[in-house]
Amino acid sequence: MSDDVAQTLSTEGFLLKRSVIDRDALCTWSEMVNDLLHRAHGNDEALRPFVVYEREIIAQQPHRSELDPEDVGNALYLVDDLLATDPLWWVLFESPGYRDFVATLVGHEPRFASSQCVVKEALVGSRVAWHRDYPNSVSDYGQTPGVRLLLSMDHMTADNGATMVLPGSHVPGHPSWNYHPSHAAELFANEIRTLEARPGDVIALHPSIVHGGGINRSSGHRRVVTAHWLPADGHAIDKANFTGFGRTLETRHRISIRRAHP
Ligand SMILES: O=C(O)CCC(=O)C(=O)O
Repeated sequence: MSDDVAQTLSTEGFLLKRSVIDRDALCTWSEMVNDLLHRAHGNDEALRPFVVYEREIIAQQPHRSELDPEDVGNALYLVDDLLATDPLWWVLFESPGYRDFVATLVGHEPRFASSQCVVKEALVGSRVAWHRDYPNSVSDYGQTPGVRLLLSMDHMTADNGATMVLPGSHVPGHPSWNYHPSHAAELFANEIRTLEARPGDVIALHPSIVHGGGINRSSGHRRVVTAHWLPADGHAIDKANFTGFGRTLETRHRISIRRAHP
C-alpha cells in the first residue's frame, strides 16, 4: 500500500479516489450495469436468486423507508454476487485503473470475496442501515479483513443517498464500539461525512468503519458496484449462507469461501 493511502485508510477508515475508471472503461461498466438492471426489472428467472427488491427490504425493515412495500413497484434494492450473474464482471474487475487501485490497497495477489450492485432507484430508494461490514453476523474476514470498494456509477450526493461514514470508527477503542452502529451514528451525528462521488470515483472503506446512507427521493438513480478484496493471505467465511458467498471461486485471484454452517 502506498504510504499516503495506507495512512488515510488507517486513520480515517475510508478514502475517496477520483477517476479510478477512465471514460472508456466507465462506458463498459455502465453498459454492464444497465444490462443487469434491465434483466432484473424484466424478472429474468436466472437472476431471481440474486435480486433483492425494495418491497422486500421495506417489508422486513420498515425503518429503512417511509414508503410502504406496495408503493415501490418493482424497484430494485440490490443485485448480489455479480460474478455469478455473469462472468464478464471479472473482466471489468480487471480494468487497469481499478485493478491498480486494488493492488495499492491489498497487494498484487488480491483475493476477491464478494460483489454487489447496490441500487437506490429514483424516488423510492431506501436507506442503507448503519452497519460495519466486519465484524457482523454475515461474514468473517479474520485477521486481514481487506477493503471494501464502492465504484460510483452515478453522481452520488446527499440528495440521492450518497454513502455516509463515521470517520475513525473502525479503530478499536473508538467510542462508537460501545453502541449499535445506528445508535453510534446518532450520537456522533456531527462527525458523519457524506461522500459525494462522481461516476468512475471509488470509495475505499475499512471493513470495520460505521457506514450507511440515506433515502433517494431525487429524480435519478444512484448505483454503486461494491466488491470486497482481501490480501493474498486473506480468507472469508460466510456465517449466514448469504447469497453471494456460497460459491467456491477457483481462479488464481479468487478466494475459496467456506460456509460456517454448510
Ligand atoms: O450503497 C452504499 O452506499 C453502501 C454499500 C454498503 O454499505 C456496503 O457495501 O457495505
